[in-house]
Amino acid sequence: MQIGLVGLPLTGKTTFFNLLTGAAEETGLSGKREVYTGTAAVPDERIDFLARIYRPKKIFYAQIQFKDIPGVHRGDGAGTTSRLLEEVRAADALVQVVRAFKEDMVDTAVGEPDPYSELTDFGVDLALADMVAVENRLNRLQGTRKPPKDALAQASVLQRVLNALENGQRLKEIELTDQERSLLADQNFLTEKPLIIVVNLDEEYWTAGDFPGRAKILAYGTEHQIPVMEICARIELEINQLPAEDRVEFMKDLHLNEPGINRLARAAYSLLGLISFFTIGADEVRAWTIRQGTEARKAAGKVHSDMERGFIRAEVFHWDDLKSTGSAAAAREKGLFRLEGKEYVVRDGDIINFRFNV
Ligand SMILES: Nc1nc2c(ncn2[C@@H]2O[C@H](COP(=O)(O)OP(=O)(O)OP(=O)(O)O)[C@@H](O)[C@H]2O)c(=O)[nH]1
Ligand SMILES: [Mg+2]
Repeated sequence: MQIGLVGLPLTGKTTFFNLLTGAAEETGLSGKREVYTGTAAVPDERIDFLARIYRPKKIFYAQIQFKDIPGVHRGDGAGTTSRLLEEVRAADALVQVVRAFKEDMVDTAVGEPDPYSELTDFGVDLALADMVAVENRLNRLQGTRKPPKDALAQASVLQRVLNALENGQRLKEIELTDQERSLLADQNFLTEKPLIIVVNLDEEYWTAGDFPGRAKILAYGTEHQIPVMEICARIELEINQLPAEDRVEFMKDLHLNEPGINRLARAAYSLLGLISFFTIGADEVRAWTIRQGTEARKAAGKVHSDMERGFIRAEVFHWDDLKSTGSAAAAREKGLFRLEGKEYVVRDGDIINFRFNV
């Protein structure tokens, strides 16, 4: 599963990509405008807490994959444009970076920042790509000599989707029955992908808690149910360069509890519908990634295929209970341990010991 960093050129995508993944790709006008992929740890205070209690030899955070997709420049040819669009299409979720910072070099290259227009223009670009895909399918349906049995039903749902897209709805927002959805088939629509908007703010705007177009952007987010995050890449870079012991003080001055990049990694993780369960021990404390709704036996398979094959029971207690009681022993005494069967739906924050036999 991959999260695409997308948006117009020079908004700070590669800057965020570097911060998230520890890469050092070139940014700005000398950026190579290639697609980069990388892995980011998902910072998790629950893992930190478990590590303090169990003092394991190793700790493992959950991880996610990011893909940095350069923006389409005005002078780009059709080939580049469609190649970049295919990269966006291949992502499972999108983080759109919007520019709300002023920088002479960037202003000269692409104009003054206008975050709201940027946000909506990009939305229109995605919608247009979906409209083209729908129209192509409609044309194919009408042009074929041997139409499928459900051709009429397909055409009717495609037409509805087309109208809705033309009216500014995202595919995600169109109400469709399961049957209608299956008629749409596996189109991989761009406006159906889970999306987060990241506004990349100037330091002054950050300090002021405001930027031009903020109210409109927040309203847009509410209307379309898209989370909006405000992050200042400049500040994030500074935090990143500070020695660990100076970071807390620096962030406190800026009223930050933690780096914005950490919040972004977590938001992207849940955007993909992913949750973590934990295993603990003297050797390692580790977060394991599953999709929401995964059953215990399947989750066991993440740890080891033998555990799935020979699954007997999952011994489960929740991180919240560990936090409130202070130790596993205390949680056990309070009866907060449970033995769950293979169909138990694992919750985010479950601490699990799998019993198995092979
Ligand atoms: N002042 C200021 N400059 C920033 C900020 N974030 C990024 N920049 C600068 O803006 C320029 C563009 O950043 P990139 O990360 O390369 O932008 P991009 O979105 O990857 O650009 P493309 O790959 O061309 O689409 C770089 O020179 C950055 O240093 C910020 O928060 N404040
Ligand atoms: Mg870039």
